[in-house]
Amino acid sequence: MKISNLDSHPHRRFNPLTGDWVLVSPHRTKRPWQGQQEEITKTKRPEYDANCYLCSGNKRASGDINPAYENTFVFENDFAAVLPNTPSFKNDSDSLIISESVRGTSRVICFSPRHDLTLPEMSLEEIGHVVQLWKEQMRELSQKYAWVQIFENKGAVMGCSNPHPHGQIWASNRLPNEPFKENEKQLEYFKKNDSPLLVDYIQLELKQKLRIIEENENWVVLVPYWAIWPFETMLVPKRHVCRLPDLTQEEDQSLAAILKKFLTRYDHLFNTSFPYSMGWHGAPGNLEDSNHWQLHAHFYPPLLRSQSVKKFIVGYEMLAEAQRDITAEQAAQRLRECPNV
Ligand code: H2U
Ligand code: ZN
Repeated sequence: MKISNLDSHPHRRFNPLTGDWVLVSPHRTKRPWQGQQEEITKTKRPEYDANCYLCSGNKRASGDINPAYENTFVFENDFAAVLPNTPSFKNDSDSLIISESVRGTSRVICFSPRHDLTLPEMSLEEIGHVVQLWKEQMRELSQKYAWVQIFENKGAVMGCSNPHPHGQIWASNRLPNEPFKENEKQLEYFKKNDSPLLVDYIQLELKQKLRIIEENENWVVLVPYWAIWPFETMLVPKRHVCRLPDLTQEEDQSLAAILKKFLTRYDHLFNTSFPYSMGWHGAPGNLEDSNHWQLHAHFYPPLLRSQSVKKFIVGYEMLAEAQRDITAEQAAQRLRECPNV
């Protein structure tokens, strides 16, 4: 079947990274919407907010006082989801009722002392500090933990509790579901093809040029063929890189540059500070051989057709499989049409 038919006919697409399928219904994009609209908050924020627990010099829930930090700042989450000293156990005497202990740590990472900025609004130098922070944290924590999840929840619709630019890190001694699937699938592909799955995939994408949004010397941003969220993207280095700390200085700089550009496109798309959950996936620290892994970041934005209409993962998606209307190619086209400055 020709690619062009995928613009009008319902079909399923395969995600080789997880083994999941997604249902695509492109004929449905003209559906009217009379459902929930998200509230838009557009108040201009101050550079410093005395009530913000992330601004420098302020007191947190724990009673600790943030230092007068100049670039970035990391602290242990006062309400950590995982703890470093949990005793080790596994309950599997009954094959249907199984549990195991988890040890780990949770941190909050402030991207800037400025309360009013977001990543794309920061300078290249300031974004560079965030890149260095990501690398340092990954280097440190992956020596101790099997999985280090660096992520950012941006925007109230993503459940972010504070607009101050920040992300989080949850590290644990267990490999969580998503990286577990990605590890299996990348290993399977590597054994068969002797080449990393995502390195091969971006070569295909760079040739087809249908789903690429932004590209520079070292990086590419695209809407994956199998994307679920309407404007989901993946950021991948062009070279084979297993982990964040393996990036060269030049790749750090061009990472800051591509982040600024493509996140600016996101903000232009619905003329709003674009909400999303993003996070880094790279080879787990404890692997003996990690050549099947390719570093990448996922961006999952919830918005569908305007700054106030979000996509819901409900109904068929909860009970059967994920579904989207607008195709990955159409989404990429829309994002390419948005300015990156
Ligand atoms: P979100 O905005 O993505 O919810 O992240 C904020 C995190 O900050 C959240 O995990 C932590 C919350 O537990 N936090 C502190 O560690 N100390 C505080 O004083 C308030 C919030
Ligand atoms: Zn603040």
